[in-house]
Amino acid sequence: MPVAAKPLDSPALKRLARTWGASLVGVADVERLRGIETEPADLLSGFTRAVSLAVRLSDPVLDAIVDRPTPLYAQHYQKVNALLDELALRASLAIQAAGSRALPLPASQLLDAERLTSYLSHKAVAVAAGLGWQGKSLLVVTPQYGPRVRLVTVLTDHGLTPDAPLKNRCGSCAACAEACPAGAIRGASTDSHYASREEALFFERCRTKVLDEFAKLPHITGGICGVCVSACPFGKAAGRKKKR
Ligand code: B12
Ligand code: SF4
Ligand code: SF4
Repeated sequence: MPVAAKPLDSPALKRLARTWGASLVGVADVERLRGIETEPADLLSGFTRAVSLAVRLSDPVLDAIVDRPTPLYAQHYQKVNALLDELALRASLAIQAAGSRALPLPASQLLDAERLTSYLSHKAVAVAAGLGWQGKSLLVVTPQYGPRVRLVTVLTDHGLTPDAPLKNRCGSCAACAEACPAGAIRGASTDSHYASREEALFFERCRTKVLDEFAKLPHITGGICGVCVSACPFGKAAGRKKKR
């Protein structure tokens, strides 16, 4: 007798994504993203869930970043983006095979070079999907790996069970603000998410440092910095053991 295929529920999709190389997977109810800026404006229309997938970065690569990006980080960044795009594609194919719609979004494609925006904020989706909280650095900080993760999103109408958001655990920490070579992190806290980038950052200082200064360093491509990623105690191996 033929064995019936198992339904693709949230645990099954998460298990599959982990076997493909995802470090963390969460599901957001799209209702939690209402009001968010997207390109095009109706990007979320017809979708009920957003799957957030994270790939953990290499600790030795991040530990070597002190006040500027390194050539190794530039290479690592490209490879992790490629894995994220593959994960989003595989998850979409699995969801489509289960009979639902799935839209994989690119890990890191800039659409508006003036405003520095993409299709939607992967960070907003990751926060809504319970992967982490939005830290003072404006980055998503996960309990397991701190901000040492990169993110990607798949939009779907598949009936996946959504996850609950996490509480912000930055507390009185200011390690990212102290480390930032541009003095760009204001140190403001948020319970859920910042209403604007300016609320968390002196955004122009960060933009200038990353895109005008670091982008000219030898072997540095892709608009990277990594200092606020490296400095967070939730991401450092020693701090991770204590804080989990
Ligand atoms: C353009 C871009 C940049 C630009 C602009 C950065 C910025 N802060 O917007 C530059 C080149 C400066 C940059 C720098 C960096 N980036 Co960048 N960047 C992107 C990219 C491609 C698009 C971001 C975008 O569209 N921003 C638009 C703004 C408006 O969105 P937002 O700040 O995320 O969220 C806003 C709103 O959505 C709203 N919001 C948030 N949540 C919610 C929820 C609701 C309900 C509502 C209504 C609103 C709301 O509030 C926010 C402020 O307006 C994303 C990938 C992606 N598609 O998400 C990566 C991304 C954000 N970058 C990332 C990283 C790691 C970096 C750097 C550390 C560089 C590096 N790789 O070393 C720095 C960090 C700078 C910083 N402290 O924020 C990661 C973050 C991973 C993480 N753990 O959080 C991302 C997600 C890439 C990825 N695929 O993982 N980046
Ligand atoms: S990416 Fe670099 S310049 Fe921008 S906030 Fe982080 S540490 Fe500062
Ligand atoms: S370094 Fe500290 S303040 Fe900054 S994001 Fe990490 S925990 Fe939050």
